[in-house]
Amino acid sequence: MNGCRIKGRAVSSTLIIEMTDSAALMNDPPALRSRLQDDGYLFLKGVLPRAAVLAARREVFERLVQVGEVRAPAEAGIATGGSRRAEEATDLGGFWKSVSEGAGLRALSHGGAMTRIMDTIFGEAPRPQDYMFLRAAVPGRATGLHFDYPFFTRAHDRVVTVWTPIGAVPVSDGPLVVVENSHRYRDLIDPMIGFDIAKDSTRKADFGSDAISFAEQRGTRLLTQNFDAGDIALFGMYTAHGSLDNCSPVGRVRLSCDVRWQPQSLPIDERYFGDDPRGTTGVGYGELNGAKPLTQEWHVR
Ligand SMILES: O=C(O)CCC(=O)C(=O)O
Repeated sequence: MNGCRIKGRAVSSTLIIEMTDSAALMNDPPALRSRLQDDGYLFLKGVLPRAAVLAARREVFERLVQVGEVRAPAEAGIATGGSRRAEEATDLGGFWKSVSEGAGLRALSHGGAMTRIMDTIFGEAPRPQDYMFLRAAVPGRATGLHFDYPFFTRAHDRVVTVWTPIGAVPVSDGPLVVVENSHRYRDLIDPMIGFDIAKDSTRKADFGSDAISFAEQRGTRLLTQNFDAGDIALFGMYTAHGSLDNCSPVGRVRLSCDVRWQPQSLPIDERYFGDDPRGTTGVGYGELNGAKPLTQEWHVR
């Protein structure tokens, strides 16, 4: 896997490998579930309709063209380097909510194809959170290593994160990266039990160390993919993950969304459901990195 960078450093080819494609197991649900349990993640190639992915991509990027952040044609997703978002959308949270709730995007993230996949994963009727983490990462942006546990396990831990590239995301553009076997790191998982990011301001979910140093110290590898439109990756609350740096040589914005799913039969964490979900800290869509103009740095939680 050439061309992978984290915090400005090239990732050596011995440290990073491709995620295993488990799409062939979609016809064998018990085997699919065992794979998720064994590996801590699933990469499912080509399981979403490509046309729906491209329609969602166009819809989101057209909104960013309107605020001067992306050049036309929208679907190419090339950043202008500027932004008029703060001037044109006085309520940045409201702007991002309306982008995140676009009909084309929701047809992809919450539609029939995704629902069938998650039904297969849980073996029972699934329910997605209404709140969505939509991410438009310009070159230079990345997400640090963390577990999702501190954000989404207030009600229970049978929660699965689905990461969906909205268009092709090759390794140069900073896709998701998962730490191989991290779901077995009891020394990190045990002290995290009970940690609620919204209630404990003394701790961060972010590991602080960069993924290269972390993987070297643990003697493990990083897993990623040259993601294509139609692919998804998913993982549970105890799998460490982050992203590669976006170092697109053409200035392309990495567009993806992550949505949490759970069995419908289980209680919900009200923060992430409903018409006006308040999100992790209670600020609604305004608390997300996505709500910032593309010219602004991302915060770390
Ligand atoms: O897309 C990213 O940058 C990170 C995704 C992530 O942290 C997640 O899906 O939980």
